[in-house]
Order: sequence, then C-alpha cells, then structure tokens
Amino acid sequence: MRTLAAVLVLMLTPVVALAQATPVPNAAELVKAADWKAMETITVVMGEHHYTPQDLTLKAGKPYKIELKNEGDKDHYYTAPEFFQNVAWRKVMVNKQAEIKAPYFSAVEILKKGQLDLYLIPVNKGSYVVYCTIDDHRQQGMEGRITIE
Ligand SMILES: [Cu+2]
Repeated sequence: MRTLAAVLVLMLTPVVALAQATPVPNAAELVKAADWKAMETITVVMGEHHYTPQDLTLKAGKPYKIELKNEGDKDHYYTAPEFFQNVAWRKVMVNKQAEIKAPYFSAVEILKKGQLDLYLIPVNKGSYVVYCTIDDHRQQGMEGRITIE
C-alpha cells in the first residue's frame, strides 16, 4: 500500500507542477534593482473586438508600465498566463485608487471604460499569446502576441 501511494505521488507530481504558477524566482530583486524612472509606458486600447496595438514587443530586463484601456462598450479580458509568469511583477494598479501586489497573475479583466496599469519587467525571452476569454471575442479578433526579446 505504501508503494502504491509512492507511485501515485510520483505520477501526480509532474501534473501538479504544471498546474501551478511558476513565477520568476528572483522577481523581487529585479523589481527593486530596476530604474523605474526610466520605465517605458505602452498603452493598449481595447474595444469591440480588438487590442490596439495587437502585438507588443518588449525588451527583457527593462521596466514597463502597460496601460490597458478599455474604450469599448463591453468588458474585456487581457488573458496571458504564460507571459504573466515570465515577467517580474511590481504591481497591478488602478490609478489613484488601488494597487495589487502578487508574484503572478493569469488574467486581468478591464470593465467597460475602465483602465488597469501593469508594472512589470519582462524576463524570459519568448513569444506569448494574449486573448479575451469572453464569449467569442477571441474569434472576433481579440488575440495578440507579446514578444520578449
Ligand atoms: Cu473581450
């Protein structure tokens, strides 16, 4: 019985590891060391049914503020689970109202006419997909690529 339990644990371990978020391990140090006065601001306008710009190219190691502005008449998601776990997070902020600090997010939703600002440092180079998970918004065009180079 003990052997069976051990085998089960071994079988389940990789699945659990994949399911868990794996934030950048030294994120706090990167955020602390970065020159946030040199941060670059990028604005992504959301609407029915688009992200403008659709694709982003970011430089690894450089601090960014990504403003997500929903100018549409519907709520929209900015879902980018792989991108979000390959950056060092400083915070997510609703300007002058609230800040959230967490090692990892998988998605953010911006309500109609709302705005959310992402403060982050891209870390792991790659090409990551971003999309809206509401109804058929993704099929209608709410999908883009975020490249870290
Ligand atoms: Cu949407």
